[in-house]
Amino acid sequence: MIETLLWDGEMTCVRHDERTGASFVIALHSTALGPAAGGTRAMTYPSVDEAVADARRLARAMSLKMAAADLPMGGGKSVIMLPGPRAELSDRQWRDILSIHARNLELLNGSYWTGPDVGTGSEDMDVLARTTRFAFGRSVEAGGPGSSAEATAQGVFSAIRASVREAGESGLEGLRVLVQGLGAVGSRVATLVAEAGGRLLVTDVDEGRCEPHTVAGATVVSAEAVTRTECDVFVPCATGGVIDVDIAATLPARVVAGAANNILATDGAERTLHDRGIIVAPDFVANGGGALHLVGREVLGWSESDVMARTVLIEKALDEVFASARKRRITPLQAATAGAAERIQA
Ligand code: HCI
Repeated sequence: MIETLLWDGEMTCVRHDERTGASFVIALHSTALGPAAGGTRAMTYPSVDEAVADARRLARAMSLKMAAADLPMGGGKSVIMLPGPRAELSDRQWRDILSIHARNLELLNGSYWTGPDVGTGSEDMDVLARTTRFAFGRSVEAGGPGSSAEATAQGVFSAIRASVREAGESGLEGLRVLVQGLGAVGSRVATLVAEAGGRLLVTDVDEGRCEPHTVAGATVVSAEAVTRTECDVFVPCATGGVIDVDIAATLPARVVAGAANNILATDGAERTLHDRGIIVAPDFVANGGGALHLVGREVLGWSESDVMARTVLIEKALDEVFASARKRRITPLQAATAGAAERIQA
């Protein structure tokens, strides 16, 4: 079999545009529960193969996320492989790139709905929405539901609470919680953790973000030392793939629960963490708040308080995942994946 064809998803669309130098990938992993949905990631990649692989991995995670959250959507993802760093593109170039992406979405005619992801935000969804009906997450000013950061952060916090309990603690009081990435989600998670009495450690590749943030008493850790820093709870809220097998073998934490998609570089990493007795919250359950916000508000007609009421139930959903994993003597990731796959297949 040709390697490119080896994927368990439904379809991958790839397009290159000479003029802007951008390449576009849209991966539809599953439409079994509804139209495929997942954000648009815009960044540079070393090769198109890596952009395709990223879109496919992320699309698969979206299928699991939607099923785990009991939302009537499938999983998909788009990747825009930029010709250079986003910050170096002119407004004009970026607008041209978005307009091609919007036309791609129209071609798919609703089989796939997008939203914000790394490198895109509500304002970009506003631009897409001028050309396509298939963009979630427009700004409030443009009539959309706005950023999903609040809901995502609340869900991650609920996941942390469940995971800490699974590790034998009654609450966050006094625990060292290391938040990696102080963007819109990470900084909110940090605040919630501090309010709950956790001892905050923070890190960001952008050191400037660690300063104004200063949730009273937060200790700043260098980005490079993050996976060697002793803590009770490690909360990755930046990019994925932060824990490979080698890091899993030495990570000095008791719990891993964060907002990043695909936190583990491989399934083997989870096994290694599990064998060391480290509690890992499956990321596609922990970070489901964003999907609850976008799909809840835009498809299901939920209010903001409906979204929050559903998002805090992530804590209970994880309690069930952990209980099922214990009972079946499998890892929490295996238990959550099996549960979601069952819904997709049913
Ligand atoms: C995410 O959770 O990573 C993105 C959520 C989302 C949901 C539906 C469409 C686009 C993005």
